[in-house]
Amino acid sequence: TPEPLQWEEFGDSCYYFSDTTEQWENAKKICAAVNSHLIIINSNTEQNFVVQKIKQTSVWLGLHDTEVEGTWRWVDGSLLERNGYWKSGEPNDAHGAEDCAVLYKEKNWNDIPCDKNVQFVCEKSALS
Ligand code: 2F8
Ligand code: CA
Repeated sequence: TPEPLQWEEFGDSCYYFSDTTEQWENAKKICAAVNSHLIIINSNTEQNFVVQKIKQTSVWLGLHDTEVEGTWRWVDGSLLERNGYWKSGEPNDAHGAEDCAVLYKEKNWNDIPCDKNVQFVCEKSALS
């Protein structure tokens, strides 16, 4: 029998920090399979919480511009508002091949190729 996932509560959400690395689409599917979604960062407070739990160097965000280059959307379909927390010079769509976003331990974001293998964080409501 599989172990239940270890969810951590913060604010109104629960978070699962993966040990495995996955390509972005697969990470997205894994979160959906456990009634959650890749993390959507709504505040500096939330980002700081996630950052201090990062096990390696970075985690996938639920943020991509796979539909329209340069238009960054969260996995709930909402547009990225404000400027986000991009690292200086990012997002740069390096080699025309960077459509998925990561959060680094340094508390900033970068766009990288979606087929990279990266740890990820799933988020779900703590209330429902
Ligand atoms: O210089 C910024 C640039 O650094 C790397 O490419 C050399 C990053 N690539 C990966 O992490 C895969 C780029 O995303 C980043 O823009
Ligand atoms: Ca980049």
